[in-house]
Amino acid sequence: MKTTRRDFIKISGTMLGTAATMGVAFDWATGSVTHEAFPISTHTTRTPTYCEVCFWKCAGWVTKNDQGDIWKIEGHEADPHCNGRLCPRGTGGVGMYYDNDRLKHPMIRVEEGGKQVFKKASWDEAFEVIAGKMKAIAQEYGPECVALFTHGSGGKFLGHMLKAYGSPHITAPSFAQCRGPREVAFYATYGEGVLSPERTDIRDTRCLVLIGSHLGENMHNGQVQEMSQAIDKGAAIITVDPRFSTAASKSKYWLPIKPATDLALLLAWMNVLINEGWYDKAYVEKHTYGFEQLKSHVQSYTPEWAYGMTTIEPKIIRDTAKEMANASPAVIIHPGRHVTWYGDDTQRLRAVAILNALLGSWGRRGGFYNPERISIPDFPHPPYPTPKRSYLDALEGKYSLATEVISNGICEVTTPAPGRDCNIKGWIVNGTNLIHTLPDQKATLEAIDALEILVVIDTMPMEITGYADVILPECTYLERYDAIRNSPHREPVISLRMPAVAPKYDSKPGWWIAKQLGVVLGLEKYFAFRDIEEVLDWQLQQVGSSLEEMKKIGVKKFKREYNDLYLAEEQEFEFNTNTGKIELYSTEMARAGFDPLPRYTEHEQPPAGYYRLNYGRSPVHTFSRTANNENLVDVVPENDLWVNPKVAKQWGLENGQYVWLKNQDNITTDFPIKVRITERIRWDSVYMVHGFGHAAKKLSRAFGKGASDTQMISHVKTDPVMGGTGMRSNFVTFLQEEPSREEVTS
Ligand SMILES: Nc1nc2c(c(=O)[nH]1)N[C@H]1C(S)=C(S)[C@@H](COP(=O)(O)OP(=O)(O)OC[C@H]3O[C@@H](n4cnc5c(=O)[nH]c(N)nc54)[C@H](O)[C@@H]3O)O[C@H]1N2
Ligand SMILES: Nc1nc2c(c(=O)[nH]1)N[C@H]1C(S)=C(S)[C@@H](COP(=O)(O)OP(=O)(O)OC[C@H]3O[C@@H](n4cnc5c(=O)[nH]c(N)nc54)[C@H](O)[C@@H]3O)O[C@H]1N2
Ligand code: SF4
Ligand SMILES: [Mo]
Repeated sequence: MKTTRRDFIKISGTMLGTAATMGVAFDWATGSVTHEAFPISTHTTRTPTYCEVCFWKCAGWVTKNDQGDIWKIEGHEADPHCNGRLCPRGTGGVGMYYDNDRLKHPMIRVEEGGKQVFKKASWDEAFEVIAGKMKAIAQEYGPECVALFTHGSGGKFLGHMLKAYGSPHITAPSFAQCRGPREVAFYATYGEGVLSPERTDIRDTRCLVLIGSHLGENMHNGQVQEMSQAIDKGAAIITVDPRFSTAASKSKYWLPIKPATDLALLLAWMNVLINEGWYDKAYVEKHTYGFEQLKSHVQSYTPEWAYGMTTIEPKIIRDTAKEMANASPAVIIHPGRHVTWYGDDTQRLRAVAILNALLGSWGRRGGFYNPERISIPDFPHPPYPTPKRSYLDALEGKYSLATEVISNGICEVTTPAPGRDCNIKGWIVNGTNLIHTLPDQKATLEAIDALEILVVIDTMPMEITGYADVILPECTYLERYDAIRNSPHREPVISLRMPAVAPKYDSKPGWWIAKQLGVVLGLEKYFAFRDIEEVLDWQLQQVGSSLEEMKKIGVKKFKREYNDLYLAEEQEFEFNTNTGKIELYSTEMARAGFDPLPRYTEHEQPPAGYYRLNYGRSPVHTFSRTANNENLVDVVPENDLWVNPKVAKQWGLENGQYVWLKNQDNITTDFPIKVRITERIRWDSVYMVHGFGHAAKKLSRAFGKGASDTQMISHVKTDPVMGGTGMRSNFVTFLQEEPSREEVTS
């Protein structure tokens, strides 16, 4: 990776000190992590939490042994996110707490003998440096010029601090690198988003269509459990995936589509449903707007036409359309979650939304239910100052339908450009490893290089910490309180996270970091509470509970206020769209200058000798955050590269051989990756799990293990509708010898 003015600093071992290593074992039979160093406990205490290993946020119980050490984490029986069972990652989450590589105290970048190094600092010193810079930025450029990137629970408090300071620029990669196009497409169609957890009524469905959603590898817990329930009850699964995924192996139909052509299949399905009269006529008549326009729009998108694009035979397209129609309305064309693929993603997700409307599945049992959550008021505080500018001012009307701040948009306006008056000058990065998370690493590094201050709040010495001016060590989720988890679900449900143990080292919880920094910035009136217990108790009292109660029960369900889990058949319903109907033809997209009906666009295919880089999830890892977790590394230590046997033969590749990858922009991977020859991937693509190939040396278990998909994703196709970063238009080839490192930085 290219170094910049802001040299990547390798946090040295001596600075961090060492701690005794404890042996940890993961027991697959009981699903628990045991510490060899601990005696078997006789007396235990348990405290409630919700998991932070991924964003499904399952509620659980943390059990300690007699010595007060964490013994195990189990799922909470009453929680609909997990129904009493955590996934292997959640069970192994205790590895985050015990990791000896953790960040241990604040650090500040200083210049020593012409070299940049990190110096150990006290929290007060660190806050002084940050507040000093933030005050200077506010004075010279305005507070809007500081942005917060955040993913995870602590973001709530830091977000409050940033809004009090005067900036609206709070962004998460879960929008423009993940589910943004889906939310925008469903808003345009139904006037509501899909939300998280997804409102899919999988447990009662009779047909589940998965378009790239690799449930089973994507381990979002409740969803995976409901899928297996549905299969047991005889539901048909249709999986559309160029790779024979775990879900494909459970499916009645596997459609190994040519990558990047899904929109052709979706349009052909609409063509068949409409022309054969297999759609839900009463529902379409009663609830939708624009059917006649849609009907004439899809006439040319026949199954025979789609065959040429997708390589899926016309008969299969018709048979699967019939399968869906037979199950209607208990059918789900799953909207997916990580949907930023090819740059026309909002349009593809609009097609998914329309198809569900034709099948009458929105608001119906076995389709999409209407979730409800309770309203928890904020702890009282003065009104926030009104920001005077937005980063969108500098983007000249681009991405006009984005409903959240776009992370790559913040990068864009951080990098100086001629004639631009607003540049972001400071970033606070909390719980997101932007180097692995944002595509186009060169653009990320250019933006970082232009900053006057980069503050990173993390638990681990991840890549992003190497570019920081100030590093603040947060304690892990097992050592802290956080905001109440307030989920939209079939019934409203809340969950408490409280510390099971005191923070290790000199690490601190996010809420405390936000409050202390707020005070040093002179914003104490926004933090008029003693500690988070006071905040949580006040909030819980407003909804008829208390901190004391939640400490005992962990999870609390509430009665629905309205009896509208599904649409009542005889009742009129006004959707939150311009026409009050489900918009097959989107008036909002038309108004904003985008195609009101999705139109097929072709995407480039790999040049000769190159293969499309396809990526996904390992069931036992989460992104880059678990690559150093010793419980999980024991199970899956590195990623491998799926290669079709035909391709392997052509290149003379052997199973288990290590190769480096080179992409269309001549960028090569830092580390080699192990070849896995398998029929389960099409010949035109290769596949790897995201999150490996760490270059940060202090990650003692993750450094140099496997390759980084992000490093190969230098070509980004930005979605004009909402700014999502299409990441699947990158092509790679194999290098059987280690490339010379000059090539790496070219
Ligand atoms: N190439 C590529 N890029 C992707 C994806 C992909 O598949 N491939 N997936 C995209 C998707 S869907 C998403 S949602 C995003 C996810 O993006 P991120 O959430 O940024 O993913 P991680 O790489 O896990 O980075 C999490 C960071 O949070 C730190 N962390 C963990 N726990 C805590 C904590 O309690 N407190 C604090 N302060 N820090 C903590 C970890 O050490 C790590 O540095 O990535 C997106 N980017
Ligand atoms: N274990 C585990 N589970 C997780 C996560 C994790 O890190 N670890 N992360 C969570 C998060 S935040 C997210 S967003 C989700 C992401 O998971 P999902 O939303 O389920 O999936 P994607 O990452 O979009 O897609 C991956 C699948 O798409 C297929 N694919 C690739 N190209 C194409 C194509 O052109 N067409 C079609 N039809 N399919 C294609 C791939 O072969 C792969 O099977 O997972 C969640 N669950
Ligand atoms: S799905 Fe697994 S990792 Fe995600 S929150 Fe639940 S237990 Fe934790
Ligand atoms: Mo995601």
